[in-house]
Amino acid sequence: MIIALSGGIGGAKLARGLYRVLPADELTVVVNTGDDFEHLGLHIAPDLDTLVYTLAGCNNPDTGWGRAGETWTFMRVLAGIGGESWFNLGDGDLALHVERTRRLRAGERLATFTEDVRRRFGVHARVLPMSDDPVRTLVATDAGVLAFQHYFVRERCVPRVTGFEFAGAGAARPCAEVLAALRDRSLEAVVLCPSNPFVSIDPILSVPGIRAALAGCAAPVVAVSPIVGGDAVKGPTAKMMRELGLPVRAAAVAARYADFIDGFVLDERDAEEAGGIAMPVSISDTLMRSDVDRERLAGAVLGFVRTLGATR
Ligand code: FO1
Repeated sequence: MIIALSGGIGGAKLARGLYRVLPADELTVVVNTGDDFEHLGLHIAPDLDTLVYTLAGCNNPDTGWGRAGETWTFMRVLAGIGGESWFNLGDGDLALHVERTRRLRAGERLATFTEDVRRRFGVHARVLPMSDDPVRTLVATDAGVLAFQHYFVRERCVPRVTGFEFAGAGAARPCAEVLAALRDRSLEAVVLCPSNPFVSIDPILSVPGIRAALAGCAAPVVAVSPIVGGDAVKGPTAKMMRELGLPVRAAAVAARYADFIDGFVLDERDAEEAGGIAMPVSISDTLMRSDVDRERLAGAVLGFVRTLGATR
């Protein structure tokens, strides 16, 4: 069994590569839910949905989020009657939010609902939220403290970032299946996908018990760099690093995880950084434009993990 930790679009690409090269039922993806929010009365879980759509092969290939071939009648009508229209919910996607909201209100766990949905989408990897409890990423900026989707979508990541908070993390319990998977004797490795360290991986690590479980798990833990050629492939990672006064370098990301990872996958464009990373490093082409690229990187990551030894 391989466990992948992932945020949305970038992480889902490597999760899909792992999904395609591993035997059925050998992958568990632990997903950030710090991006979740209540919008138009609905529980939206962007990263969970991105993972399910991407593994099922029905994600929108242009945006990375939402569904392929989506229609937008709901948004058009909503905008026409003066409703809140900055966050785009496609007609098919909307059905998932409506059903999730109904079932969570009826008392179902987010994990149980997500497992049911991924099975109905024909996905044979487990997709687990980091927690069933609400943890909400807040972005401290020069325009004030913003809820994550307000910063990311409504303000297009323009405000200057000064820090992050994960509201609710102190009281949140890790999803029981996540802790069980990290303790399972069949666990071969944990892979941190090339997701944003601040708003995708850190929220997962903020859930009490998860970081310690990663540090204490018997299998090797490796991270794949979200920095390629001294920049982020997509999204605000590099902008955030600059605004926080960090060098936009893969080595700075490796250092953030140094207390619990055993190896780091560096992009070939940043090969000269290897000497500055105090752990085993593997160098690969980490850009994933196609399924062939995703499978190639997944294969390289699994090969690297095997060189680190079966147990720590
Ligand atoms: N991202 C956008 O940039 N604009 C949107 O309107 C938008 C809508 C949306 C709807 C459903 C969903 O699951 C994701 C959506 N996203 C949108 C992506 C999402 O905001 C971010 O990619 C993640 O939260 C970051 O991982």
